[in-house]
Amino acid sequence: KILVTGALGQLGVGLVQLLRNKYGANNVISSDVRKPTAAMRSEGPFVFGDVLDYKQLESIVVNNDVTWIINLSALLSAVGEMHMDRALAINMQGFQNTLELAKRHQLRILCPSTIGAFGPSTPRDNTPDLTIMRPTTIYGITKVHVELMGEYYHRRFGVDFRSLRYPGIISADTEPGGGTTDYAVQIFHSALKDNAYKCYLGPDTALPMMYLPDCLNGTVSFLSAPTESLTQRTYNMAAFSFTPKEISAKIAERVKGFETTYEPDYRQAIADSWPRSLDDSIARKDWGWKNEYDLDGMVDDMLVRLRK
Ligand code: VAH
Repeated sequence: KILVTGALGQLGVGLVQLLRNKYGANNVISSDVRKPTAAMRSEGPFVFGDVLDYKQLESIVVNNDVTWIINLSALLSAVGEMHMDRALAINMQGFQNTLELAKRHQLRILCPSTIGAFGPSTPRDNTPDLTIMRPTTIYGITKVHVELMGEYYHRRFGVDFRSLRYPGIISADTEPGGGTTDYAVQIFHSALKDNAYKCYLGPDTALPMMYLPDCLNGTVSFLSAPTESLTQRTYNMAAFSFTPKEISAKIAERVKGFETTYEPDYRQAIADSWPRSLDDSIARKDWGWKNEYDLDGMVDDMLVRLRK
Protein backbone atom coordinates (compact mmCIF):
# COMPACT_ATOMS: atom_id res chain seq x y z
CA LYS A 1 0.00 0.00 0.00
CA ILE A 2 1.15 3.57 -0.72
CA LEU A 3 0.58 6.44 1.71
CA VAL A 4 0.70 9.99 0.33
CA THR A 5 0.93 12.81 2.87
CA GLY A 6 0.13 16.38 1.84
CA ALA A 7 -2.11 14.70 -0.72
CA LEU A 8 -4.45 17.67 -1.24
CA GLY A 9 -1.76 20.06 -2.53
CA GLN A 10 -0.75 21.14 -6.05
CA LEU A 11 1.01 17.83 -6.80
CA GLY A 12 -0.79 15.46 -4.44
CA VAL A 13 -4.24 15.43 -6.05
CA GLY A 14 -2.90 14.41 -9.46
CA LEU A 15 -0.25 12.07 -8.06
CA VAL A 16 -2.82 10.12 -6.01
CA GLN A 17 -5.04 9.81 -9.10
CA LEU A 18 -2.14 8.51 -11.22
CA LEU A 19 -1.01 6.05 -8.55
CA ARG A 20 -4.57 4.77 -8.14
CA ASN A 21 -4.86 4.23 -11.90
CA LYS A 22 -1.60 2.29 -11.85
CA TYR A 23 -1.82 0.35 -8.58
CA GLY A 24 -5.54 0.24 -7.80
CA ALA A 25 -7.64 2.76 -5.87
CA ASN A 26 -7.58 0.89 -2.55
CA ASN A 27 -3.79 0.52 -2.62
CA VAL A 28 -3.23 4.27 -2.38
CA ILE A 29 -4.14 6.07 0.85
CA SER A 30 -4.26 9.86 0.61
CA SER A 31 -3.83 11.94 3.74
CA ASP A 32 -3.71 15.61 4.64
CA VAL A 33 -4.60 17.96 7.48
CA ARG A 34 -7.38 19.50 5.41
CA LYS A 35 -10.75 18.08 4.46
CA PRO A 36 -10.85 17.12 0.75
CA THR A 37 -13.29 19.07 -1.42
CA ALA A 38 -15.22 17.11 -4.05
CA ALA A 39 -12.77 18.33 -6.73
CA MET A 40 -9.79 17.01 -4.73
CA ARG A 41 -11.34 13.61 -4.16
CA SER A 42 -10.63 10.59 -6.29
CA GLU A 43 -12.10 7.18 -5.51
CA GLY A 44 -10.05 5.57 -2.74
CA PRO A 45 -9.27 5.88 1.00
CA PHE A 46 -8.58 9.28 2.57
CA VAL A 47 -7.41 9.62 6.18
CA PHE A 48 -6.77 12.77 8.19
CA GLY A 49 -2.99 12.66 8.68
CA ASP A 50 -0.64 15.15 10.32
CA VAL A 51 3.08 14.55 9.68
CA LEU A 52 3.77 16.18 13.06
CA ASP A 53 1.90 13.36 14.83
CA TYR A 54 4.33 10.43 14.67
CA LYS A 55 2.09 7.98 16.56
CA GLN A 56 -0.90 8.69 14.35
CA LEU A 57 1.16 8.27 11.17
CA GLU A 58 2.60 5.02 12.51
CA SER A 59 -0.89 3.63 13.16
CA ILE A 60 -1.88 4.45 9.56
CA VAL A 61 1.28 2.67 8.32
CA VAL A 62 0.82 -0.42 10.48
CA ASN A 63 -2.96 -0.75 10.25
CA ASN A 64 -2.94 -0.42 6.45
CA ASP A 65 0.22 -2.41 5.70
CA VAL A 66 1.84 0.62 4.01
CA THR A 67 5.08 -0.21 2.13
CA TRP A 68 5.75 3.08 0.29
CA ILE A 69 5.37 6.61 1.72
CA ILE A 70 5.40 9.79 -0.32
CA ASN A 71 5.75 12.87 1.85
CA LEU A 72 4.53 15.94 -0.02
CA SER A 73 3.83 17.98 3.13
CA ALA A 74 5.83 21.20 3.04
CA LEU A 75 5.64 24.98 3.13
CA LEU A 76 7.12 26.28 -0.12
CA SER A 77 9.63 29.12 -0.62
CA ALA A 78 7.50 32.26 -0.41
CA VAL A 79 5.09 31.15 2.33
CA GLY A 80 8.02 29.61 4.23
CA GLU A 81 9.62 33.05 4.56
CA MET A 82 6.39 34.39 6.07
CA HIS A 83 5.85 31.47 8.48
CA MET A 84 9.32 30.31 9.46
CA ASP A 85 8.35 28.32 12.57
CA ARG A 86 5.68 26.34 10.75
CA ALA A 87 8.01 25.74 7.77
CA LEU A 88 10.70 24.39 10.10
CA ALA A 89 8.17 22.14 11.88
CA ILE A 90 6.51 20.68 8.78
CA ASN A 91 9.54 20.55 6.47
CA MET A 92 12.03 19.27 9.08
CA GLN A 93 10.21 17.51 11.96
CA GLY A 94 7.42 16.30 9.69
CA PHE A 95 9.97 14.85 7.29
CA GLN A 96 12.01 13.35 10.15
CA ASN A 97 8.87 11.53 11.35
CA THR A 98 8.30 9.99 7.91
CA LEU A 99 11.98 9.07 7.58
CA GLU A 100 11.97 7.40 11.01
CA LEU A 101 8.84 5.47 10.00
CA ALA A 102 10.57 4.36 6.80
CA LYS A 103 13.47 3.03 8.89
CA ARG A 104 11.31 1.24 11.49
CA HIS A 105 8.88 -0.28 8.99
CA GLN A 106 11.18 -0.79 5.98
CA LEU A 107 9.23 1.64 3.80
CA ARG A 108 10.34 3.04 0.46
CA ILE A 109 10.19 6.82 0.97
CA LEU A 110 10.02 9.63 -1.56
CA CYS A 111 10.23 13.20 -0.34
CA PRO A 112 10.64 15.93 -2.99
CA SER A 113 13.46 18.44 -2.95
CA THR A 114 13.57 21.54 -5.16
CA ILE A 115 15.67 23.89 -7.26
CA GLY A 116 15.26 26.01 -4.13
CA ALA A 117 17.89 23.77 -2.48
CA PHE A 118 20.43 25.69 -4.55
CA GLY A 119 21.54 29.22 -3.67
CA PRO A 120 23.27 32.34 -5.06
CA SER A 121 26.74 30.70 -4.98
CA THR A 122 25.51 27.74 -7.07
CA PRO A 123 26.43 27.87 -10.80
CA ARG A 124 23.15 29.14 -12.26
CA ASP A 125 23.17 27.76 -15.79
CA ASN A 126 22.79 24.05 -16.53
CA THR A 127 23.20 23.39 -12.78
CA PRO A 128 24.45 19.81 -12.17
CA ASP A 129 23.18 17.37 -9.53
CA LEU A 130 26.36 17.66 -7.45
CA THR A 131 27.43 21.25 -6.79
CA ILE A 132 27.47 24.04 -4.19
CA MET A 133 24.27 24.17 -2.14
CA ARG A 134 23.94 27.24 0.12
CA PRO A 135 20.24 28.17 -0.17
CA THR A 136 19.05 31.43 1.37
CA THR A 137 15.39 30.52 2.09
CA ILE A 138 14.05 28.48 5.00
CA TYR A 139 12.43 26.21 2.43
CA GLY A 140 15.74 25.63 0.63
CA ILE A 141 17.61 25.01 3.88
CA THR A 142 15.02 22.44 5.02
CA LYS A 143 15.15 20.68 1.66
CA VAL A 144 18.95 20.37 1.77
CA HIS A 145 18.38 18.82 5.19
CA VAL A 146 15.85 16.38 3.66
CA GLU A 147 18.39 15.31 1.03
CA LEU A 148 21.29 14.91 3.49
CA MET A 149 19.31 13.12 6.21
CA GLY A 150 17.61 10.87 3.66
CA GLU A 151 20.97 9.89 2.21
CA TYR A 152 22.38 9.34 5.72
CA TYR A 153 19.53 6.92 6.56
CA HIS A 154 20.11 5.19 3.25
CA ARG A 155 23.83 4.69 3.88
CA ARG A 156 23.60 3.82 7.57
CA PHE A 157 20.25 1.97 7.85
CA GLY A 158 19.61 0.87 4.27
CA VAL A 159 16.45 2.95 3.94
CA ASP A 160 15.25 3.19 0.32
CA PHE A 161 15.11 6.99 0.34
CA ARG A 162 14.45 8.85 -2.95
CA SER A 163 14.19 12.55 -3.77
CA LEU A 164 13.66 14.73 -6.86
CA ARG A 165 14.64 18.38 -7.16
CA TYR A 166 11.48 19.71 -8.78
CA PRO A 167 11.53 22.95 -10.79
CA GLY A 168 8.48 25.21 -10.84
CA ILE A 169 5.42 23.09 -11.65
CA ILE A 170 2.67 24.41 -13.90
CA SER A 171 -0.77 22.87 -13.34
CA ALA A 172 -4.27 23.53 -14.66
CA ASP A 173 -6.56 21.79 -12.18
CA THR A 174 -4.75 22.49 -8.90
CA GLU A 175 -3.37 25.68 -7.36
CA PRO A 176 0.25 25.92 -6.18
CA GLY A 177 0.65 26.81 -2.53
CA GLY A 178 2.92 29.75 -1.79
CA GLY A 179 5.82 29.17 -4.15
CA THR A 180 7.95 31.72 -5.97
CA THR A 181 7.15 30.06 -9.31
CA ASP A 182 3.39 30.37 -8.78
CA TYR A 183 3.29 33.32 -11.21
CA ALA A 184 3.64 30.79 -14.04
CA VAL A 185 0.23 29.35 -13.09
CA GLN A 186 -1.47 32.61 -12.09
CA ILE A 187 -0.58 34.24 -15.44
CA PHE A 188 -2.83 31.79 -17.33
CA HIS A 189 -5.86 32.37 -15.09
CA SER A 190 -5.30 36.13 -15.22
CA ALA A 191 -4.93 36.14 -19.01
CA LEU A 192 -8.30 34.41 -19.49
CA LYS A 193 -10.05 36.42 -16.78
CA ASP A 194 -8.64 39.95 -17.25
CA ASN A 195 -6.56 39.75 -20.45
CA ALA A 196 -3.79 41.21 -18.27
CA TYR A 197 -1.41 40.10 -15.55
CA LYS A 198 0.70 41.98 -13.00
CA CYS A 199 3.80 39.84 -12.46
CA TYR A 200 5.67 39.88 -9.13
CA LEU A 201 8.93 38.89 -10.87
CA GLY A 202 10.86 41.01 -13.38
CA PRO A 203 10.49 40.26 -17.12
CA ASP A 204 13.91 38.60 -17.54
CA THR A 205 13.80 36.24 -14.51
CA ALA A 206 14.56 32.83 -16.03
CA LEU A 207 13.56 29.77 -13.96
CA PRO A 208 13.43 26.01 -14.66
CA MET A 209 9.83 24.79 -15.08
CA MET A 210 7.84 21.68 -15.90
CA TYR A 211 4.26 20.80 -16.78
CA LEU A 212 2.39 18.82 -14.11
CA PRO A 213 1.64 15.71 -16.23
CA ASP A 214 5.38 15.31 -16.91
CA CYS A 215 6.17 15.87 -13.22
CA LEU A 216 3.69 13.21 -12.11
CA ASN A 217 4.62 10.62 -14.77
CA GLY A 218 8.32 11.19 -14.04
CA THR A 219 7.74 10.87 -10.30
CA VAL A 220 5.92 7.54 -10.70
CA SER A 221 8.68 6.21 -12.99
CA PHE A 222 11.32 7.23 -10.44
CA LEU A 223 9.31 5.86 -7.50
CA SER A 224 8.92 2.47 -9.18
CA ALA A 225 12.47 2.20 -10.60
CA PRO A 226 14.45 -0.75 -9.18
CA THR A 227 16.71 0.60 -6.43
CA GLU A 228 19.75 -1.01 -8.13
CA SER A 229 19.23 1.24 -11.17
CA LEU A 230 19.76 4.39 -9.10
CA THR A 231 23.33 5.72 -8.91
CA GLN A 232 22.12 8.54 -6.65
CA ARG A 233 19.29 9.05 -4.15
CA THR A 234 18.51 12.63 -5.19
CA TYR A 235 18.15 13.83 -8.82
CA ASN A 236 17.62 17.11 -10.66
CA MET A 237 14.55 16.98 -12.89
CA ALA A 238 13.42 19.69 -15.32
CA ALA A 239 11.85 20.25 -18.75
CA PHE A 240 12.38 23.83 -19.94
CA SER A 241 13.21 27.29 -18.60
CA PHE A 242 11.50 30.55 -19.43
CA THR A 243 11.22 34.16 -18.28
CA PRO A 244 7.96 36.01 -17.50
CA LYS A 245 8.48 37.94 -20.75
CA GLU A 246 8.78 34.71 -22.77
CA ILE A 247 5.73 33.00 -21.26
CA SER A 248 3.76 36.21 -21.61
CA ALA A 249 4.59 36.39 -25.34
CA LYS A 250 3.55 32.74 -25.80
CA ILE A 251 0.19 33.44 -24.16
CA ALA A 252 -0.28 36.67 -26.14
CA GLU A 253 0.08 34.61 -29.35
CA ARG A 254 -3.01 32.70 -28.22
CA VAL A 255 -4.95 35.28 -26.19
CA LYS A 256 -5.50 38.41 -28.28
CA GLY A 257 -4.29 41.61 -26.68
CA PHE A 258 -2.97 39.95 -23.51
CA GLU A 259 -0.45 42.15 -21.66
CA THR A 260 1.79 41.64 -18.63
CA THR A 261 3.10 44.41 -16.39
CA TYR A 262 5.92 43.90 -13.88
CA GLU A 263 6.08 44.85 -10.19
CA PRO A 264 8.81 42.72 -8.56
CA ASP A 265 8.30 42.05 -4.83
CA TYR A 266 10.21 40.08 -2.15
CA ARG A 267 10.03 36.97 -4.30
CA GLN A 268 12.43 38.53 -6.83
CA ALA A 269 15.37 37.98 -4.46
CA ILE A 270 14.35 34.34 -3.99
CA ALA A 271 14.14 33.75 -7.74
CA ASP A 272 17.49 35.48 -8.29
CA SER A 273 19.12 33.02 -5.88
CA TRP A 274 18.00 29.97 -7.89
CA PRO A 275 19.38 28.31 -11.05
CA ARG A 276 18.20 29.59 -14.42
CA SER A 277 18.40 26.07 -15.90
CA LEU A 278 19.16 22.54 -14.65
CA ASP A 279 21.25 19.65 -15.99
CA ASP A 280 19.06 16.59 -15.41
CA SER A 281 21.02 14.24 -17.70
CA ILE A 282 21.73 11.68 -14.94
CA ALA A 283 18.00 11.24 -14.23
CA ARG A 284 17.48 10.70 -17.97
CA LYS A 285 20.24 8.10 -18.00
CA ASP A 286 19.52 6.24 -14.73
CA TRP A 287 15.72 5.89 -14.79
CA GLY A 288 14.57 7.15 -18.19
CA TRP A 289 13.29 10.60 -17.22
CA LYS A 290 12.04 12.62 -20.19
CA ASN A 291 9.51 15.38 -20.53
CA GLU A 292 6.73 14.95 -23.12
CA TYR A 293 5.65 18.61 -23.05
CA ASP A 294 7.78 21.45 -24.37
CA LEU A 295 6.92 25.09 -23.67
CA ASP A 296 4.48 25.48 -26.58
CA GLY A 297 2.81 22.15 -25.81
CA MET A 298 2.31 23.15 -22.20
CA VAL A 299 0.86 26.59 -23.10
CA ASP A 300 -1.57 25.04 -25.59
CA ASP A 301 -2.72 22.34 -23.13
CA MET A 302 -3.08 24.79 -20.23
CA LEU A 303 -5.30 27.10 -22.29
CA VAL A 304 -7.44 24.21 -23.57
CA ARG A 305 -7.99 22.97 -20.00
CA LEU A 306 -8.64 26.41 -18.51
CA ARG A 307 -11.02 27.43 -21.28
CA LYS A 308 -13.33 24.47 -20.61
C1 VAH B 1 8.39 27.18 -5.04
N1 VAH B 1 7.05 25.85 -6.58
O1 VAH B 1 8.30 28.08 -5.84
C2 VAH B 1 8.00 25.78 -5.51
C3 VAH B 1 9.21 25.07 -6.02
C4 VAH B 1 11.23 25.35 -7.39
C5 VAH B 1 9.98 25.91 -7.03
O2 VAH B 1 10.02 24.65 -5.00
O3 VAH B 1 8.78 27.36 -3.92
